[in-house]
Amino acid sequence: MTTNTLVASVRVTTPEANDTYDTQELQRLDSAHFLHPFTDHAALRERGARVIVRADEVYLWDSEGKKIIDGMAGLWCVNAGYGRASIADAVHAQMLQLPFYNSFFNTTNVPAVKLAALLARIAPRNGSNPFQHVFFTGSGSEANDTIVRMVRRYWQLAGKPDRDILISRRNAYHGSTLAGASLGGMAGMHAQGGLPIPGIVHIGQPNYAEHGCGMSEAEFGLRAAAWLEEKILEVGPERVAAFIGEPVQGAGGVIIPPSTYWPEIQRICSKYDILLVSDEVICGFGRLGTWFGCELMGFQPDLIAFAKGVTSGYVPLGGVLVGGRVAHLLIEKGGDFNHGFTYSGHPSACAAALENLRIIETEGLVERVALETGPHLKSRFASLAMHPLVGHGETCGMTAGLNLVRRKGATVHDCEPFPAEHAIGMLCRKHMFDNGVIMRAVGDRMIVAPPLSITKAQIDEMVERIGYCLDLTLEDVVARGWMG
Ligand code: PXG
Repeated sequence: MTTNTLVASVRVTTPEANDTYDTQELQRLDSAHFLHPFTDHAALRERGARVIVRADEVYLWDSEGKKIIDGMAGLWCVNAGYGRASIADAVHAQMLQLPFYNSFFNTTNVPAVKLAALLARIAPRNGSNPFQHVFFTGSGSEANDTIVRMVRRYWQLAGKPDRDILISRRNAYHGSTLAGASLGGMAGMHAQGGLPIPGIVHIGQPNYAEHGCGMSEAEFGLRAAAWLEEKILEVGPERVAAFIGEPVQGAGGVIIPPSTYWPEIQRICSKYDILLVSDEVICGFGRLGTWFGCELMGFQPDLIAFAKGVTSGYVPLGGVLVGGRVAHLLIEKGGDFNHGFTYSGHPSACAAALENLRIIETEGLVERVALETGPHLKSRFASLAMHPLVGHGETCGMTAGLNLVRRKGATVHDCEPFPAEHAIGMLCRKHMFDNGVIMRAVGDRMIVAPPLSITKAQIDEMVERIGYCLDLTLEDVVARGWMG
C-alpha cells in the first residue's frame, strides 16, 4: 500500500462535522513520519498526538469527537476566531486569480500593495517617525531575522558600521531561526547548537514576581530598564545597534511589565541613539486591546516585527513595519538591500490578511477587548486568584497568566512555590487537556490568550473549566502530600 492510500484511508467519511477518523492509525503515521516542533518524540510516541480535525469560533474538535475550548487561539494567532468563511473565500478567489508571484525583479501584486497601504494606515501614530513602509516575510522568525539584517544595514549606511550589537532579554521568545533563537533568551534553546550567534547580548526580563521583591512595581520597572543602560555601558554605547523586546512577553509566560518600564527604555534608547524594536508577533493586531502593544505600553519604536494575528493564522505571513528614520536611509541611500524571501508579499497570504484585518476592524474586536471582554477576563481571573493553588494572576487585554503555588502569601513575593521536580504546571495542563480546555503551562505559570472574538459567555465557560481543573490539580496535590 502506498503512503497516499494509507493517508486517504484514515478518514472514513467526508469532511463534515460528524466525520469519523481512525485515530490510532493517524497517530501511528504521525509518530512514524512527522517531526513536531519543540517535542520529545519518544514521549509523544507513547502518548500519541491528539488529532485536531475541525474548529469553529473558539472551539476545536479532535478526531475522537471531543469539543475543546481553545484558550490559546491556535498559538496566539487566531485573533478573529475560527470558521471565518470570508477569509477562505478571499484566499480561494486570489488563488484562482494569481496564487503566487514573487515581488523581486521590479514586480508587485495587488493584495501585497493593498496590505502594505492598509498596514501603514493602522500602524501606530509614531510622531516624527511614522510607519509608512513594510517588508513582508513568511513568519515571525523571518521578521526578526530581517530586523537583525536591517538594523546592521542601517548603521552601515549611517556611517557607523561598528554599531552591530543587539540587546535582547532573557526568557524572551523571538523565533526559532538562528537569529530569532539568538535574540530570544530561552536557555533551553541556546543550549542546543551553540547559540546565541555573535553580536547578540541579553539583560534580565521585567518580571516583578521574580525580581521585584522589596520594591514597588513602579520602582521595579525603572530598575529593570536600568539594566539596559548598564548593558549599554558595559558593551560600549558606540557598539550598540538596537534593543528588542515584546511589549508583553508571551511565550515567556505572559510577563506584563510595570507601566514605568517601557517609557524608561525609550528614554535610554534615545539617550544613546539606539534603535528600538517592538516584537509585536503576539501583541500586534489587538491582543492587548490596542492595535499594537507599544501603543498600550507607551513607547514609539523604530521597527515592529509582526506575524500571527495579521492573518489570524489562516495562512502564514509576517513582516516588519519600518519607521521613517530607518526607511529613509534604506530607501534614499541604501541601493539594493540584499535580503528577501520567495514568499515576501505572497499574494494569497496578503489576501487572507486583508480580509482578516477587515473583520477585526469592522467588528471592532480591538475596542471590544479594551472595553468589554478584556475587563471581563480580568474580573474572572481575579476570582480564579482566590483558589488555594493560585498565588497571583494577571491579565492584559486578551492574555492572562496565573502562578500555581504551594502556599499563598500576602504579596506575590511571599508565596511559596512548588519544588521544580513536582512539575505542577504540567500536571495542571494535563487536567486542562483532558477536560476540554487548552491552557499553556510555562513552568508553574498557566497562561491563556484566546481568540479576540471570544464572547463574555465563552470567557465564563473557559474560566469555569479552568477552575474545575485547578480543583482536580489540588486533589492530586493533596493526595500526594505536597501542600505546604
Ligand atoms: N516573536 C514572538 C514574540 C513570538 O511569540 C515569534 C517571534 C516567531 O514567530 P514564528 O512565526 O516564526 O513562529 C514568536 C512565535 C509558545 C510559542 O510556546 C510561541 C511562539 C511560537 C511557538 C511557540 O508560546 N511565538
